[in-house]
Amino acid sequence: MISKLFNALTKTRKSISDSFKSLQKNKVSIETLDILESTLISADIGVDTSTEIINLIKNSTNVNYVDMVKDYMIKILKSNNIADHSIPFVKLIIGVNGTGKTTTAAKLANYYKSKGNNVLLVAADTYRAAALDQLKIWSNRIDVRMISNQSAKDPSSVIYDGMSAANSQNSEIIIIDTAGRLHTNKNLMLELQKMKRTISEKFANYSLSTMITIDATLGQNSLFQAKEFLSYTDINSAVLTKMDGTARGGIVFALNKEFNIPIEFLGVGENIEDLEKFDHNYYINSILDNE
Ligand SMILES: Nc1nc2c(ncn2[C@@H]2O[C@H](COP(=O)(O)OP(=O)(O)OP(=O)(O)O)[C@@H](O)[C@H]2O)c(=O)[nH]1
Ligand SMILES: [Mg+2]
Repeated sequence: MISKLFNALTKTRKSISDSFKSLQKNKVSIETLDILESTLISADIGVDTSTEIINLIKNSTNVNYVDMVKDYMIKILKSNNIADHSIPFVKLIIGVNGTGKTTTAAKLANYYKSKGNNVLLVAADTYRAAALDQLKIWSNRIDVRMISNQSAKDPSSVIYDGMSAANSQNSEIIIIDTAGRLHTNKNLMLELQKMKRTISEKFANYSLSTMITIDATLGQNSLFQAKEFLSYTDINSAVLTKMDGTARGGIVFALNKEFNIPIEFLGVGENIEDLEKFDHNYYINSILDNE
């Protein structure tokens, strides 16, 4: 069966595998290597990794380029795999405006619920009234309880209420949606630290992990955003959203190389099931046409 991820990576795969095919057909030359290099860079694999791949091909007598590059990619991304969190845990979803936090929070709640876990959603975007409604619609649809407070101004107070409810109901997994924030707004960035303190100081029985949403269609800009967030707070993992419809699916490598942030999930569409746990073997096969 062809998966959603394989479909989502069609554009990225097409350009990468076409230039490998051209390499195989026309032999290695400065010209074919140049084409491959610019294809890898425009897929946002990153300049360093692209150069390393080109050097690997240049310096090898092995003509089975795709297998060789595949082994190399597996070696790079092996360290990306992260262990499942131990229950109970809290996932705090953070990121720039419009990168897919609310949608991902709902997808994650649905994902864990379908695994049989007791899940609670917390709507801690206190800046837009519509944000609550958006998450509420999802929570009704997937039948997961949501805690919110229409009149609250401080997201940490909503988180406190949500965590208290979770504690008394023995919720195993809490997913917290937060407001979009830009690095230029220092107060909003510092607010993140307060939210995290509320959880770790008052609800130490829950392990806390912070997940950043990164919009894959933004390419190198998204790397800059991740860097700014990292200067304010630790980030445990990333979800790369909107992988469907972009030819820039190579961003996984750049994130791994530059920040060592493991990719935990991929967003592959706007529907509730359009979320895939990241698997480096499957991802690499999907961009190299090897399913
Ligand atoms: N195609 C596609 N669209 C997505 C994906 N994830 C989110 N979206 C869309 O991106 C838009 C923004 O998503 P939201 O979840 O509202 O983003 P947000 O980060 O919560 O936005 P703010 O709360 O305004 O900061 C919506 O139209 C979503 O349907 C994805 O994986 N693929
Ligand atoms: Mg939102």
